[in-house]
Amino acid sequence: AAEHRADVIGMSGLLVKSTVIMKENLEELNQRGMAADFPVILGGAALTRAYVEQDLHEIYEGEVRYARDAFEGLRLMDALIGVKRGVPGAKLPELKQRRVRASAVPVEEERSEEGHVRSNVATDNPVPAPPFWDTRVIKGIQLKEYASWLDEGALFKGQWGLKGDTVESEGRPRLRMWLDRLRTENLLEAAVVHGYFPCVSKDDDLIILDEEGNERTRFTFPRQRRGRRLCLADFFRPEESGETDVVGLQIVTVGSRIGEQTARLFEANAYRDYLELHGLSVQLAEALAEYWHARVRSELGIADGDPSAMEGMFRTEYQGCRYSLGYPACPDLEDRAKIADLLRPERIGVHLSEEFQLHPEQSTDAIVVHHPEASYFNAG
Ligand code: B12
Repeated sequence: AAEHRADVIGMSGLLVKSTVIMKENLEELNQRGMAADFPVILGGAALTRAYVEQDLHEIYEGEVRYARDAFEGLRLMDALIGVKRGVPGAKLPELKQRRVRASAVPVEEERSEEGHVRSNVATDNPVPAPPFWDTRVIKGIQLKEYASWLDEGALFKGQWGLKGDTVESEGRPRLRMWLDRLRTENLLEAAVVHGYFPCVSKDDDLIILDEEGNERTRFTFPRQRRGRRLCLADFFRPEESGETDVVGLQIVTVGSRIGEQTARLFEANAYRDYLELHGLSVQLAEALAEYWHARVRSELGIADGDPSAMEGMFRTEYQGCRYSLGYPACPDLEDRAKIADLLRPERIGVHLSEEFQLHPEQSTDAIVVHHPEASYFNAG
């Protein structure tokens, strides 16, 4: 920033971990006495306005603001540059005050509920028989197999930023063009590694067993402290029952060629193409994961309740649930190493980095749960 004499520093945080790095960066700017020179704008899925405008604002000796989207980023840039150039009337927007959260639950009650007290999730649901144990690798999955699983709403609105009429007039033709190009330029290399593992639960832990029934690895999940007191482990037979359950694990990828192509577009300053292709590539990874999850349901014989329309699928109106590590029911990204150990995704060209990110980027892992009561919940 100093070298290019930047007016403002912007940082983007998709992962919770990046929010910690941002804080370190701000402290570093303080230490080097550079805070006054560099106002900072922060954005990204992992951040909240309160974290930036209260917590980080408290430690940073310069200006720091949160941008919900790129447009708020532009408005902040206008204001910051206005102030810097002394434009009359230019000023930064007020910082948002954190609302004090009124808690209906008295502290006493919360404390007395600490511990491993299990939720009321049923333990007498049928345990399906998997078609095989351990892992399988599937390569060369064709786009036409999983293209219908593409969540167009998430693509057009979430990734491409389209609104209202532009979805039909711009989005659809561009999507057709890109899907054609993906095929003709052979940019996708969809592959999956998945497996079925015997398991039991114990308190907040999911224990994966080996063939002899001994512990192979163990995940510990957070438990809600109030309400139903759900914990992901509750969706599996407790060890005390003497029965064994089954858990599915999967890692999917659309390969590295598409990432190389988006990088080339970025290098060439072809930003619109870059944004569109990158957005499409990540949604295709998500589509492949959902498609595979449906395959797993049918392999387990629990697909009877699947909704007939895709909209119902996107609303997860089927039996069971696909939990990706890093999401609120299983927030610990370090557990990704255990999944990688069990599935050995190197076999499909996927590697887990030291920061627990899968490479190529367009890859995602999941714990697949068959229990009828399993759905997304927040254990934070
Ligand atoms: C699409 C998506 C994916 C895609 C692609 C991810 C990618 N690399 O782009 C796929 C399916 C591959 C994926 C995978 C994973 N994901 Co994901 N994913 C998402 C999702 C749903 C949307 C992200 C997105 O692309 N948004 C669209 C872009 C355009 O929006 P944006 O990044 O928010 O940026 C906008 C604004 O925030 C703002 N902005 C952002 N930065 C900045 C900076 C400045 C300066 C300014 C001004 C503005 C600004 O402007 C942008 C445009 O408006 C988010 C949840 C969410 N709703 O955001 C989770 C999310 C990011 N994923 C998450 C997780 C956990 C994962 C996985 C680890 C899951 C797993 N176990 O496999 C993997 C990791 C992948 C890997 N390679 O290892 C978590 C991360 C939280 C955490 N624990 O750290 C999130 C937050 C979901 C959640 N609620 O928990 N994911």
